[in-house]
Amino acid sequence: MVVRYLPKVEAPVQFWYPALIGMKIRIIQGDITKVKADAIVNAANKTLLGGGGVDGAIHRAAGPQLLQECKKIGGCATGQAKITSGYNLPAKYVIHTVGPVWKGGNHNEEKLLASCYWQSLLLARQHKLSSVAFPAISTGAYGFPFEKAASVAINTVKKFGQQYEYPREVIFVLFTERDYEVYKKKLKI
Ligand code: AR6
Repeated sequence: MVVRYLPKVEAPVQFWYPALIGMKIRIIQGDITKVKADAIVNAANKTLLGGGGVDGAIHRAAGPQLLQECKKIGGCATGQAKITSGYNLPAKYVIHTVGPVWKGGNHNEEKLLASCYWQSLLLARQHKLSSVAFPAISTGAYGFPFEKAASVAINTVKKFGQQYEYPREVIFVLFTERDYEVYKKKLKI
């Protein structure tokens, strides 16, 4: 009789929801400050004290109370995210995240950008938010090549949707028609 002792292999425990169950991904072209989602994401800078681009538009539309709350937070590191109320915005919350400045691609830019999406989604999940709208983080003043940034955004959101039930809907808000077409192609819509 041959007895074979097989080493016992402990499979790592993973909880997977079937691919993208519950999570819908939508794209719209327009101004994110008009979007009525539970949260909109702000492409902020490390001070969280406002700036140009989408950051300026969000602060203008939310009103001065947003800046008051941001002042109390004391900043945010690149790749991280912080949540505030949305004040005069149609969205209940603003999730502020700080994208990386593009420095040629060898400075961890893709990982940091992925982290922006992941950390923002984690905050949304912690607050049990159903819908979150993202602008194309880092693709304006911070100079991240648009196509590359779009792939990072889409892949990160999909990966999150495969693991977690909340948020149930992610809306990518693209400012220009050209940007909208890039997302449309990548999402095969
Ligand atoms: N709605 C949706 N998307 C917008 C809007 C809007 N109202 N306005 C601009 N975009 P940017 P960044 C798009 O420069 O590259 C700020 O000064 C825009 O077309 O807003 O992460 C901050 O304070 C682009 O695709 O953010 C930081 O200092 C995308 O939003 C710095 O800029 C991001 O462009 C952050 O730079």
